Amino acid sequence: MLNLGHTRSTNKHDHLLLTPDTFIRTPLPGLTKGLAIVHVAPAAGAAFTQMTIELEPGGTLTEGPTQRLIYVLEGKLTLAVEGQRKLHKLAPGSYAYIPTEHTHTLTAITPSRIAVIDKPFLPLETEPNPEFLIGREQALPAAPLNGDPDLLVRSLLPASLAFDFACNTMTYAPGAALSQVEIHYMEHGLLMLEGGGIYRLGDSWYPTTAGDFIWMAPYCPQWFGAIGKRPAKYLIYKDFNRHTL
Ligand code: UGY
Ligand code: MN
Repeated sequence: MLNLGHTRSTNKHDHLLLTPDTFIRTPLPGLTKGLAIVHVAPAAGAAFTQMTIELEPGGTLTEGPTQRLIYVLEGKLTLAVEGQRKLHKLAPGSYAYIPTEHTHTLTAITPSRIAVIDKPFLPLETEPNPEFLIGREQALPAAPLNGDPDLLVRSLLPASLAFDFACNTMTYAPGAALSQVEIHYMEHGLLMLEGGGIYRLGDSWYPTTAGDFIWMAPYCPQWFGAIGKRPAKYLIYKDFNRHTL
C-alpha cells in the first residue's frame, strides 16, 4: 500500500530503471551471511548479470559461474585469491577483475555493499586471456570525454582487446551532459553512485539519483545531464572489444 503502488522504476523493451524501493533481496550460491539484489540478468534480455551484494560482518562471497568484476561501494573487506599469499584489503572504490573459475573468497569485515558484474567470457585467439587484476578507482587517471573537462571517465580495466567488456566510472560536474544522444550496439549496466540528473532512455526522460540502477539494451537511445549542486557519478558496464557476429 505504501505510495499507492507508485514508483519511478520502469521496465521497457529496451531499458530498465530500477529504484531502491523496488529492490528484492535473494540468497545466492557462494554467498554466506549476505543477500544479492540482482539488477539485471539474461532473463531480462541482457547478456550479463549485474548485482549488488550486501554482506554482514563475516559474510563471504566466492567465485560465480563466469568471469567477474567486483567494485566496493561500502565497507571494509578482504580478498583471498588462489595462488597468492597476500590478503588484499578492500575499501570503497577498490575493485578486482577475476577470471573464470579463479578461486577466491571475499570476506566482509564491516557491513559492506559490492557491485558485481558477471559475464560469460568470449576468448580471442590473438590475445591471451586476461589475468586477475586489482585496483583503486581513486588512483586511476581521469580522461575528459570528447575533450570535456567537466565529464571525466576512469577505466577500471586496461585498454586491451583481451578484455571482452569495459567498466568505467563517469563523473559529471554540475550541469555537465553527454555531448550527443548515443545509440550503439553495446548494452549497458549502470549504477548511479553519487548525485543525479536526467537520463534519457528510449523516448523517455527520467529523474535519476544515487542508488538507481539502469539497464540499456543494445541501440537504446541514451543521454544524461547532471542536475544539482554536486557532481553526478555512475559506474557503467558495456560489452566491448568483440565482433558482433
Ligand atoms: O561508454 C559509453 O557508451 C557511455 N558514454 N554511455 C553512457 O554514458 N550512457
Ligand atoms: Mn553509451
